[in-house]
Amino acid sequence: NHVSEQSFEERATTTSHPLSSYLFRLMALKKSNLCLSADVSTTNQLLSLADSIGPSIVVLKTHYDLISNWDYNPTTGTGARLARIARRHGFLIFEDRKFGDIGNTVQMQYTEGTAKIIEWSHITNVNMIPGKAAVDALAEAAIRWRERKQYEVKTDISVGTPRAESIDSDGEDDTVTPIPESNLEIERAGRKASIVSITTVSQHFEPVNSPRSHEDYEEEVFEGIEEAPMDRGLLILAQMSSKGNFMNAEYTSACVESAREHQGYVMGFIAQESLNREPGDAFLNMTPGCQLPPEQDDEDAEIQGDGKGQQYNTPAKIIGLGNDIVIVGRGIIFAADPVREAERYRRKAWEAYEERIA
Ligand code: 5IU
Repeated sequence: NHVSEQSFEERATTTSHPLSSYLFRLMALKKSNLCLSADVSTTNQLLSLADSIGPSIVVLKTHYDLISNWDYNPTTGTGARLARIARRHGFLIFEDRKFGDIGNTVQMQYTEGTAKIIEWSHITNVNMIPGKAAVDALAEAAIRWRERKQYEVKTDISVGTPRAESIDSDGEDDTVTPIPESNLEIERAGRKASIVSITTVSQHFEPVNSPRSHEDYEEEVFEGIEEAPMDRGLLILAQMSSKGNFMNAEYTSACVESAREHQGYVMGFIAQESLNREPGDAFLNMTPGCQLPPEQDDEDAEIQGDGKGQQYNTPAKIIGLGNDIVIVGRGIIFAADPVREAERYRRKAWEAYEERIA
């Protein structure tokens, strides 16, 4: 369709969603349309995976409730540390929470409780089974959160804690607070972002033990990668990869309708095919259920499911169908050399994209 033929650079300029625009630019810059599904069991496994695979991906998908020792501290905890790694390597965090309750409950689950997902995860998703109200409620919560964050940053400046330059959305500098020398991260944020994210402000980050150093890469990335905008995005779960799932065509269409109603918040879909169906649609499609045959095997070999309902397709097939980002979990995590395997997936998915737009 019309959107699948456009380059990610083009789509960065046509989308009205600031986080989608950022993500498309990141994809073009890193030549990556790969999302790692980091389904691991401990904080250390999660953070060191994020740090080692970070260079190959544009999104890291989490299930925070799989982590046995998730640390909920808002500044020194797992979410804040992950956000710091995300910023260093240039990828977005996507908590695959699949919200699925009434509006009031999902708002509380999103912003309150133990995990405070909205604080550290740029993207989350919703199971629209309860109806469109779940999406409306999450969108409302995100707007309120953003207003509060903006207020917090401004107040901090006014009480004289120098943090960053504050540039209003109208582009006019108002209070320009001097930036302390020691605070380079914030200087970087102040340069581009209209407001500074709280995770950026966290000074308590301790580097994880990474299997290799990324210093060279960091420099390279920081040349082109700016701070992610202070925005949150939602993906609507419109189609699933699992065998015999109940998401029929009518259900999927309702998901698309809801996305059109919230274009400032909904970035797109978790789906198995592109859901950009009408000329005005400019959504992002992310697709799980992706594996490659082992390197020595035939590229077109059929890939077995996992025996628990999961069904797999290759990056070439998924991207060829008009999807933008492939989501890969065990295909990478369980490989003998996950870093190398992530690069193999990145390359395959990127080649399929290049072929698609050619
Ligand atoms: N996931 C799916 N299929 C779906 C949806 C989510 O596999 O339709 I929605 C999640 C589940 C898991 C990841 O976290 O994506 C896929 O992991 P594997 O690549 O290890 O199968």
